[in-house]
Amino acid sequence: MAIRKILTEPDPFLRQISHEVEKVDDRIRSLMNDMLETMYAAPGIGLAAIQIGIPKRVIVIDLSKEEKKTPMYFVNPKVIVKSKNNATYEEGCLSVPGQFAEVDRPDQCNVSYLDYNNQKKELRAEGLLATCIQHEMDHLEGILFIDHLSKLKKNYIVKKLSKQKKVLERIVV
Ligand code: K1U
Ligand code: ZN
Repeated sequence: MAIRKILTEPDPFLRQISHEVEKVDDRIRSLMNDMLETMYAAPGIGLAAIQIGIPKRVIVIDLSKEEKKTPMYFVNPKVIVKSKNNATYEEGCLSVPGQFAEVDRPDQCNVSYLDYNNQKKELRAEGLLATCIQHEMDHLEGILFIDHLSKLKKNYIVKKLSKQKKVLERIVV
C-alpha cells in the first residue's frame, strides 16, 4: 500500500470525466488499498480515484468514528433513485484543502455498484453517507463541491486557495 499525492484545485486533471472499470481485479483492489491509505493519512472520509490522478470510476469511503476501520468500496457507482427532499451539509474536500461550505443534496439515494470482490451490489444511503457518495460521484464527472455554490462564494474560495498555495510555495522553497 502507498500514500499517493492528492491533486488540488485548480489542477485541470480534476475536471476529467472518469472511465468505467471493466472488472474489479487485483490491480483495481491495489488502487483501492492505496486510496484508502491516502484517505486515512489526509485524513478524510472519502476519496475518488481522480483525486490521486487515476481517471477510473472508483470511490472509497469510511465514516467510522471508532478505532475500528469500516471501509466501503464503490466501483462504477450509479444513482438509481434519489429522494426529492434535500439535506444541507457543510462539505469539505481534500482537493480544496482547508475550505468548507454548505451544500444542498438529496438526503437519500439508492446506489448500484461493484464491490471489492467484483460483486454487483445495491445500497440505500441516507445522512452523511448519502452526502459523501454524491460528493465522490461528482468527482467522477469532474465536479467539485464549490461548483454547487454561488459564483461569489466559489470565487472567494478559489482566491483563498490560490493565496494559500502561494504562501505554502514560499515556505517550501
Ligand atoms: O475530498 C474528498 O472527496 C473527501 C471529503 C469527503 C466529504 C466530506 C464532507 C462532506 C462530503 C464529502 C473529505 O473527507 S473532507 C475532510 C473531512 O470531511 C473530514 C476529515 C477528518 C475527519 C472528519 C471529516
Ligand atoms: Zn472531494
